[in-house]
Amino acid sequence: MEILAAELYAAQALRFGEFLLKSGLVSPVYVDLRVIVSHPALLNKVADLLFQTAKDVAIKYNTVCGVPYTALPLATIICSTNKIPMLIRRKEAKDHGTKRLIEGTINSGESCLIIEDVVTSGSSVLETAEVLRQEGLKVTDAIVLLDREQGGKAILAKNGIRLHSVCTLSEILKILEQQKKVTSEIVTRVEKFIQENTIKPSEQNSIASLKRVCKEMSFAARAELPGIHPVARQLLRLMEKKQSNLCLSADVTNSKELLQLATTLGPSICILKTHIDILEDFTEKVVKELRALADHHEFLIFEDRKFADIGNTVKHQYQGGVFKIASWSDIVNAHAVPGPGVVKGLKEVGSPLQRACLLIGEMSSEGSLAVGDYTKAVVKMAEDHSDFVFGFISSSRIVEKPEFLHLTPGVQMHVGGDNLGQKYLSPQEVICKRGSDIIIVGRGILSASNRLDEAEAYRKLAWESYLKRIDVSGQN
Ligand code: 5BU
Repeated sequence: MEILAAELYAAQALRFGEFLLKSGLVSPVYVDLRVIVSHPALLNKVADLLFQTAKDVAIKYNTVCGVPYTALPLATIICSTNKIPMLIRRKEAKDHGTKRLIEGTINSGESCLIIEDVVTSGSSVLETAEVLRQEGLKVTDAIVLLDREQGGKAILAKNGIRLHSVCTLSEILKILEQQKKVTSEIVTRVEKFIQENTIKPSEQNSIASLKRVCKEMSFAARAELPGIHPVARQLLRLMEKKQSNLCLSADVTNSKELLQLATTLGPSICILKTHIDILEDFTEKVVKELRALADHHEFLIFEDRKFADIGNTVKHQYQGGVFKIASWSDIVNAHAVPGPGVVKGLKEVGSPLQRACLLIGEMSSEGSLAVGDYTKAVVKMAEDHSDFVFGFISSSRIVEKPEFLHLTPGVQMHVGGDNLGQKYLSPQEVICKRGSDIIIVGRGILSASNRLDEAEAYRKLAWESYLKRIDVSGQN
């Protein structure tokens, strides 16, 4: 074990210092076992240790499957050396409906041993186990090189999987301390971090929530991130102040009703979303009054215009025409379909007015084409234009960057849909499990007999879900 620890350290599979995690947290340790593929002797040794561990605990299995990607070469070495049939799990198949999820010969009823390099919450092992189980295979055991001891073992046990580890992070730490490679101060810091970021098994643990094993940043903390877009900062601050992550989709066709909604529901919401072109009696006075109400009740206005043309055209659509959207709406949104020109065009008009934009990463409607690689390309476009784009419309969190906000439409307390393709998820599902920040609710509130009471019910549900989410380690 001493030699293994020293070799992992020398290969930089374990590093100590300050590492910014995707969640925005700073971790004192970074484990990256991918690097061992560049050290063939170490790679062989790790594969052998994994195999021996399975032998020591006398597991009976017919096939071996490595969790993609790091454990794939390890599983390959184990299977090739010991003449065991292997299975490969595909990671990308979900986006291309017809592809198989598992490659190799599947004999239903046989048992498959899972191999993994490092386990934190157990979410990756669980994902692979679920796919194997769907194919009729038995999955009862998993072997891991390094257990970070952040709750993965208990969560896997709850899901019928025994986790056997070659070593744990605390064992490795002790050895490295003895070898004088790390100081006792670092050891204490890592132990504290692990303690504070351990996830406990609970009925509600979804794979998505398990993936976010570290405590997340609060809206208040995100508002203060250096370099965050000023509109995102303003929004996050007012959300925290009003304890609201509710956006009202004010889809009414009469301006009196629109202003009435803004007056009554203003204190409960963080954003009022409009479709200004559905108003039958639009005048410039209406948006002026709406603007005054927004400033008074401290909510932002979001014109859901979904721009989707070449840069030069959207510039005119945003600035001029009948609606002069840029003059009164804090936020607009755009489809990424035309390419980055759409964002550039909008930015020319919006940036000088301190406006900001959301990109549509996913849609709530049945059969939407905004999925998979398209969604990934939207994220890239947002990252390239983060001086104007501050987040996404999406059904779940599509990027782990706390400076981006996620807003989700298609929300109602009663899940289901309408007869024109809209699909509804609950506020708890959207905020807690899918990791979005703001719920967008239209008919869920508009069709209630008391709209204020209903809006308050949605606000409370969404806010409580957010509080629960940021206290992940308290999920018990
Ligand atoms: P509903 O009444 O809560 O279903 O209204 C949802 C609103 O959100 C409505 O204004 C839509 O135009 C808008 N929306 C959506 O439902 N789904 C999407 O993917 C996008 C916008 Br983008």
